[in-house]
Amino acid sequence: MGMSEAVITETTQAGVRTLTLNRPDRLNAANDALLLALTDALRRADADDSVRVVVITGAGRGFCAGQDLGDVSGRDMTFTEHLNHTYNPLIRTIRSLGKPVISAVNGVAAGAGASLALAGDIRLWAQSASLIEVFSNIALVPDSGSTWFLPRLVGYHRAFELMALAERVRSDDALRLGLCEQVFPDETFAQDVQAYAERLAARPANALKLTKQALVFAQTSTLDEALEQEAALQQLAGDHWEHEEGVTAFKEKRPAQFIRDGE
Ligand code: LHQ
Repeated sequence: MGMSEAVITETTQAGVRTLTLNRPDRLNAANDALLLALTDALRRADADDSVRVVVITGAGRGFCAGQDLGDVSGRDMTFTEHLNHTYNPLIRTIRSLGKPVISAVNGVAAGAGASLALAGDIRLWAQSASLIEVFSNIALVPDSGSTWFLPRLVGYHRAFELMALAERVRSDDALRLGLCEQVFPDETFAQDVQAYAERLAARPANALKLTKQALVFAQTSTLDEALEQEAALQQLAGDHWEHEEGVTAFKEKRPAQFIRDGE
């Protein structure tokens, strides 16, 4: 791959920033450069007021085949250091990003790529996409958040089975198991993802940011803590112009306009 071909490409259309993993001949297997570039791109998207939704997808026929097993750049680090340097900051950045992140799974998602597919706030899959907790094939432990995300979706036992046998989950089963929200035809996948993302981009951005914050918090909190957190965040939502616009639009029997110039 030449210097001119970025490992992550970025486009922005109608408030939707699309970040494309771009190592298609390796099914977008991740090296350090790709992971650091993706994390950096996510942080810049978070800071950019013109971006309301972020999409992560893959170039070519794969989404992400996990760690590039041919790449040596991680080998001067221990496994622990490698994860703490690259994968873990990426997953934390997705989780704490103040905007919805869509994992647009266009093809196979394996290993840490499966974790990336699960980590998005919304998971949209192409019909031919699949997910494999492939780690045990190379006698490793699921990482990059898979041990946290998968059992919360499918339960401990199904998660253990998928991890121990490295079974491929296809899109119909993924939808049934709750690993994705929507499945779109391969032929129209990119357009369908963009249309979905634009629908999300028209929603009240501040309210969605706070909703994500509340849900992420509640994943590891007690009910009492969640109730307190809701009460605190509701104040921030209620004090925002979006709330006034929503209520006014309701009374005036017109659609709310949550996109304003300069916000
Ligand atoms: C690849 C890869 C790949 C390099 C396909 N690397 N080239 C974190 C931190 C530290 C250390 C280790 O791990 C981790 C986390 C992890 O992610 S561990 C898991 C690493 N990933 C894997 O073990 C997956 C390996 N790949 C596969 O099992 C298959 O390629 C899958 C099931 C993803 C896709 O199978 P196919 O659709 O049959 O495609 P393919 O195998 O023919 O792959 C196409 C090309 O991509 C091929 O190259 P070639 O030159 O023969 O066309 C593969 O070698 C290459 N490729 N994954 N991870």
